[in-house]
Order: sequence, then C-alpha cells, then structure tokens
Amino acid sequence: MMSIQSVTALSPGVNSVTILGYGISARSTIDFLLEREPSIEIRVSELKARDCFAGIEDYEAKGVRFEFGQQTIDFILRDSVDSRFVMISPGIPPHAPVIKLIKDSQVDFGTDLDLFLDFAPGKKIAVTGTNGKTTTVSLLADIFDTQAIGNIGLPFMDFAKLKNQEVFVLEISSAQLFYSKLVKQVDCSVYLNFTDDHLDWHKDLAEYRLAKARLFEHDGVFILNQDDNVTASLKNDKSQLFSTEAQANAYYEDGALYLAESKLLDCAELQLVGKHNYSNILAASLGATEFGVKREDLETKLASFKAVPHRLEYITTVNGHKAYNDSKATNPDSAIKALESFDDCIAIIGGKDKNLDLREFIKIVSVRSSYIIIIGELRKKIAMALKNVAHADFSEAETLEQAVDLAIRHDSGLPIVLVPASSSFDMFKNYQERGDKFRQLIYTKSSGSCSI
Ligand code: UMA
Repeated sequence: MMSIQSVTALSPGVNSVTILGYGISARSTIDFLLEREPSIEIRVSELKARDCFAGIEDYEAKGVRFEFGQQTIDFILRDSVDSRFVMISPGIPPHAPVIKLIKDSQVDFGTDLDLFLDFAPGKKIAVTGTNGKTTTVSLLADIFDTQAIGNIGLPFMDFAKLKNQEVFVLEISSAQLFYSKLVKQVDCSVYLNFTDDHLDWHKDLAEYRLAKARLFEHDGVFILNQDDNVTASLKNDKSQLFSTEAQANAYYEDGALYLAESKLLDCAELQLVGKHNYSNILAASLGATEFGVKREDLETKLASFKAVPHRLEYITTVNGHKAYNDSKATNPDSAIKALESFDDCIAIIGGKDKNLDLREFIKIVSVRSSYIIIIGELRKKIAMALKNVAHADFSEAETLEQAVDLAIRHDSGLPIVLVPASSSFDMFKNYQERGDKFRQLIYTKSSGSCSI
C-alpha cells in the first residue's frame, strides 16, 4: 500500500487529514483516501450549511466527520493525533478567516495537488497562465491519450481512474499553486501568459504573479511564451520558448507553425483559429516533444484537434445569427482575444465583479460589437462606462435568457458571442453551467420553440 509519508516531508507519519471546503476536490480526495488509505482519519470543514450538499450520510457511515456552517480550529484539529495534514480547497482565498486559523496553529497544510504529486507515479507536465490553459491541456491530453486533471474540472485525486499513468497533464490555477508545498515535483511546466485576473482572490497583482511563478521553481524544463514579458522573464538555460511574433524554439510565421526551425503545419490545416490558439498549439507541441512524441504523430493530433466547449465554441445559427459560446472568457484579456476573432458582432458580456481594470475591454468591445448586452453583477458598472462611449449601442438584461432574446431580435444577422470578461459565480455555479445554459437557450430558440 502507498503511504502518505512523503507529503509529510512536511511532517512524517500523517494519520489524519482535514479538508477545508467541500467541493469536487474534497470529494475526490475523500474517495481516494477511503479506498487507498482506510486507516487515515478524515475530517471536512465547510462554511456553507449542511443542506447545501447531498450524500453526506454515506460518507459519515464510512467514518468521515463533518463540520458545516462554520470553520473552527476546535473541529479542524480535534482529537490529538500524531500528525495531521490540512488540505485547503482552492476556492478558499488567503483572506478567509479559516486560513488565518490554520496559519496560526502551525499545522501542516497544502492542497490536493500536493497529495496527487505525492501519490501519483509517472511524469507530470503542468500548464498555467491567465488564458489558454484549457485549450492547451486538452490538446496535450489528446496527444498523450489521457484526460487533463486539475483546474479544468477533473480533480487531481481522480488521477487513479485514468488509463494512462505514464504522463499526467495538469491544469493549475494560481490558487492551487498558492498553498502547494510539493509543486517542485513536476517535470515540465508551461507558462502561457500573464494578465490581470483573480483580484477577488489574491490581494494584489504581485501576489497573483508570485503564485504563478511557483510552478517554475523546479529543475526540469520551462516552456515559456517569448511574447509576454512576465513569462519570458523566467527564462533559463533549459527553457524552450514559443512565439507568434518572432522566431523561437516553436513559432508562427506567415500562416504556418514551425518547430525547431522546420515547418510543422500550415494554419489552414488546423481546426482552431486565432493567434492566441496558435500560441497554445506551439506550447503544447514543445511539451509533447519534451516527452518524446514523434513529429508525425504530433502533426496528426494537431490537425484533428477541435475547439473545446466554452472556448469560442460554435453552437448553431439562430434567426440568421451564428452563435458562439466563449463562457470561459472569465477575464477581460481573454474576452478581448475572443472579440478580436470577429470584425463585428453582438456581444453578451458581464458577470461577477472581480475588481479588474475593464478600460481596455470596454474600448475593444465597443469597437468590435455593433450591439452589446450586459448581464450580471457588473451590469451597472459597465453601463456607466459605455455611456461615455459615443457610438456604443447597449442594453441591460436581467437574465441570460433575456440577453439571448435581445440578441436574436437584432435584425443585423451579426454573430452572437457570449463573451463575459468576468466569472459566472453571481448567476451560475461555474462558467460551464453558464455556457451550457447559453447553448441550451440558443438550441431551444433555433428550433422555434420560443417566440422571437
Ligand atoms: N469555502 C469554505 N470556506 C471559505 C470559502 C469557501 O469552506 O472560507 C467552501 C465553499 O463553500 C465551497 C468549498 O469551499 O463549497 C470548495 O470550493 P472550491 O471552489 O475550491 O471547490 P472545488 O469544487 O473543489 O473546485 C476547485 C476549483 N475551484 C476554484 O478554484 C474556485 C475548480 O476550478 C477546479 O476545477 C476544481 O477544484 C478541480 O481542481 C474552477 C474555477 O473557477 C473551475 N477556477 C478558477 C478559474 O478557472 O478561473 C481559478
């Protein structure tokens, strides 16, 4: 049986794990520990009320103990045990009161990423960056015939269910890096880009940048975007660089992609569009090469790879409008890149206010969209800003359905793009639920079951 000992490079002999937060990372970790380490005591402390969750009794019957509606040090550290590991879910920000309790208590803490790195065999390639992570890890996973794990939505501790245990493809967010202790154990890390994001979680941009940089403290290979000052600043002797602006280890030039100075593919052969996607493909190509994938196999995979859901995903045509779902555009920079793929469109924007600088986004959305519809917590803030843009035509909508109706009624035939530039948590469980709802609304209305 594997042991949890090496997590306890932090403190040997852990025999109790307390998990803070009861989301999918927690459930995956509980399942793994119950099966593989049944002697370990498991506790879960969650701020929301018990009735927000289902299936608790099954876990309780297996000995898992829960605290709901509050997070107390009394519960978290109850019963003297030889050694305890506290696993922090990534949704819990550093300013949460429970984090102060943990730090003050000096107990060992980390994340499910640490548990994964401790238990999982095989090589690990990890991808971070503000935008493009999902596309890049999905492409890498396709190349390695596996599923990507981590921030993409399949928790790290689900690794045990994957068929390919030789290479693990990890999507890692800054929150997952922030609390991690063992992140130096990855073999190769990829940094796509760095822009303003997550200022509702991190205290400032410097903290966000430092958290990302933690993925580049190991001795393996760094794959870095040469076009981005922040990522390029981490360059060392072993780095592999990619660029869509100039020559590098992998680069874009005149409508084609190059690897090690010879042509890989013409962009016309790819299913993905947009320079930001070429950048993701170049990064994945360097990663694949690093782990020994043959060039002809790589070319075949690249040519057949399609856009992932919620990433400029074409849905269908409704009332003469092509509809695209870019619900994964959860920050202004990502939304700008999506908007740059259209000369003109109807943009559905807005969501949770993350205190980000929206000025550049407001400028681009008002140039690239003949009509803008704003939803969510950011509605008033964006409407105020657009009032100062002379030519901007915009409306506010209470719900996503109202927004879709307004878009469909516009008689321009322009593409409709859901491009929120913010996260979804004000109206939806996550960006997937927002994108799924949008897709479903478009399909319903295109089949004529709703009067327009
Ligand atoms: N909670 C507390 N105490 C607090 C604050 C929160 O107990 O002080 C509780 C919440 O009520 C919640 C629980 O913590 O019930 C866990 O929240 P979580 O969001 O960390 O839960 P998971 O379901 O485990 O999801 C996490 C990632 N969530 C976040 O980073 C916010 C998922 O990324 C990720 O897919 C999953 O782990 C598997 O690795 C989502 C995300 O939005 C998709 N990521 C951000 C992004 O992509 O922009 C970073």
